[in-house]
Amino acid sequence: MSEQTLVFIKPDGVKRGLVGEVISRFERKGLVLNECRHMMMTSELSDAHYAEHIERPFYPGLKEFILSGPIVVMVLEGERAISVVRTMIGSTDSAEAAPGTIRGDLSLSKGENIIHASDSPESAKREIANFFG
Ligand code: D4T
Repeated sequence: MSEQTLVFIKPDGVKRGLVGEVISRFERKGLVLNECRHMMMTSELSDAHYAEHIERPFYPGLKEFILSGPIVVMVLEGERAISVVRTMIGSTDSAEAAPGTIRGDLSLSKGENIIHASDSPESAKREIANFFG
């Protein structure tokens, strides 16, 4: 079943020049880039996107980081795209992410972990609406 998922490359990935590397992995896998935008996250978008984390102790640092530079946000489409992309990005803590995954190959950090991807059909729908209306 074809699905759409929301992905963004976080400020660390953009600053490190990893946009092409990340998008290329998704294209080689066979996913289609439906939307793609280079933009600054806003305070309101960050609070909406991370609504489930707003009360967590790490959220102020996460918000400062996510607002620290441009992100590249995209919609990817393909067969079982939501779970396929989650598998390709690897565990949240990059130090523990498996080799071969984006975080496992390109980062050592839990906070600055290069990429976000929707984790369920409900989040994908909500997140695509947040960023692309
Ligand atoms: P995102 O949402 O960025 O794709 O990451 P995950 O889905 O893999 O992980 P998450 O929602 O649990 O965390 C969101 C975001 O917060 C940062 N974070 C998380 C952090 O800095 N410290 C922490 O202890 C946790 C749990 C990393 C990703």
